[in-house]
Amino acid sequence: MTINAFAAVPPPAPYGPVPSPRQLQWERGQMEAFVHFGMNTFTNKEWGYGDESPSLFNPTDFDANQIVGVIKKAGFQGLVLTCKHHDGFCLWPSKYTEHSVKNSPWMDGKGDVVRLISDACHKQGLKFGVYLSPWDRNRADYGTPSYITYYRNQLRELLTNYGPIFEVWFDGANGGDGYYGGARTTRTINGNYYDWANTYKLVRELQPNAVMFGGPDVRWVGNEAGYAPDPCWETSEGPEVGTNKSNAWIPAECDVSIRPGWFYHPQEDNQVKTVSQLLDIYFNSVGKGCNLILNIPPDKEGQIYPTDAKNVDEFGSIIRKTFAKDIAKGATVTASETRGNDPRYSPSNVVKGGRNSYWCTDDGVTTATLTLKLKKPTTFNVVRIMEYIPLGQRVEAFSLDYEQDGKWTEFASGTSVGYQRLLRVPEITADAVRLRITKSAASPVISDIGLFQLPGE
Ligand code: FUL
Repeated sequence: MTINAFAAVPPPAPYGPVPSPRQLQWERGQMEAFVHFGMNTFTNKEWGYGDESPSLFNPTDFDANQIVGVIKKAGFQGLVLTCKHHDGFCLWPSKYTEHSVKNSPWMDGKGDVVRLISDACHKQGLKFGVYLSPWDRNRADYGTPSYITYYRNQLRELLTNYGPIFEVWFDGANGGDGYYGGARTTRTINGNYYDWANTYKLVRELQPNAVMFGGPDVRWVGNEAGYAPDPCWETSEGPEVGTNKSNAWIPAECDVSIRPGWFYHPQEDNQVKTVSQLLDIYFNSVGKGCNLILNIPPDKEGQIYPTDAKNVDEFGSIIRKTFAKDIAKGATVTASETRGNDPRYSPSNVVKGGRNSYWCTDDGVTTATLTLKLKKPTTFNVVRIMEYIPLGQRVEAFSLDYEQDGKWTEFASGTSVGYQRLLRVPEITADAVRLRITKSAASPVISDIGLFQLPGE
């Protein structure tokens, strides 16, 4: 008889709701770009009334490769295009309406912005997503049941003819005054009008890997500034909304424009967000366990304006360079305890730079310490902590200390971690760094602790 000297300890059970594979994949992409382009670009408006003539849509030098190239190079995982905004004008030749590019002078009515952008995305290795405004100020039947059929027909066109879709964006702005086929009235809609459950079903059927913003997969963070609240739990919709005790995994997405408006306006050319503002937004969105969707609107030529392109490029390159070098790699890690003393849950997993392994404790343990002894005294100003979210969001409070010349000093603390928590701290030179988990809803499961140096601005 052989006696197994080491009986493998099973992993912890998940705590609360956990992400679906499509959510996990989307969260790991961290940020996407929004592209607001359409009739408003040519009328210099934010919200078109719906009575604009298709003849006004006429980009002079539309270049999908330039738009997609800028976004890809900056490091975004994908791009979400406003295929139809509230004014109802369609950027693709939908067979269900005349209010589209097919009646514009651009490319003699033969153009298709959705085709050109989605093709360029797929060619350049960027994911493609669609925004289709539920509110339509052009349609005569908006507010009646036939409009819902129209909306779903359009969604079917977009989700069938343009390759894989990674995100479908359902905007919450709804109802109000508009052209409505010439009626020029105000239409209010009731809560059940859209019958969302069946629209969600259609998306699942046509694009099972797509996440739905404003639907079952991704929630609005609650503002359009790009700043998540603190804490920002990845769970929502339950008895305790906005806590980590609710019953659905619905991470937040922070939508913000690089300009004051969502559409391009020449008068805002000197109000493009600076690299430092973009970095602040990054740390307050991606750094709080959310995804960032940054809007970069093409101009009337049909390209990203040089200032926007330059700032987004510099922002992307700073992020890339900062996170390419993890100072914590190679550190010796010890923990207050390790689950069953099983090496599969070894503390050293947190400095592997990966998110597929983790350190964890025995069940029932809700406070713990992880200490990283650095190879040599090292300077950093950013700390990254990641939970292994396939087992849920568990940590509720933590503190960070550093050791210098044998003396420990606390330098940061926080509550939620989730997929990722980034802390920007004053420059610290340390011999060792310690994560103290002071409160956890279930035994903590940590996949990464990283230390980085963001270059001075
Ligand atoms: C809002 C819309 O009304 C804005 O025009 C923009 O599209 C923004 C992303 O969502 O609800």
